[in-house]
Amino acid sequence: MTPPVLDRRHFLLAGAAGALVAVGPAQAHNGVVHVAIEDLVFVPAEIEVKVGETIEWTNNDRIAHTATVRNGWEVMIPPGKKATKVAETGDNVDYYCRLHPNMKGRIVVTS
Ligand SMILES: [Cu+2]
Repeated sequence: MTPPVLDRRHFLLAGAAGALVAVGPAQAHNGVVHVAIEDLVFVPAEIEVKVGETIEWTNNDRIAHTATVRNGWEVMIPPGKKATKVAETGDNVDYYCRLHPNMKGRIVVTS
């Protein structure tokens, strides 16, 4: 007979495997790719977007963040707010938060 403790561990492992499947580039739904900002982290860190689709950041923190490309564009995302940008050709970039440079994200633009 299997001890209940083992059953619980199997359940937790299954849950972790499910979470792993969900990781990886997020893709657009209705032309919008969502990126949440939670506790100074872009979630997911990497997104895939087609030219013309919209990237929407939702800042769930109580402090402002930016999505900034070095020598490129910047989107300010106030606390508790959303901000958007339409993906353009050449937006295949790494970005970061200018206010918290440890926050990093990546946008992969596909055609
Ligand atoms: Cu920030």
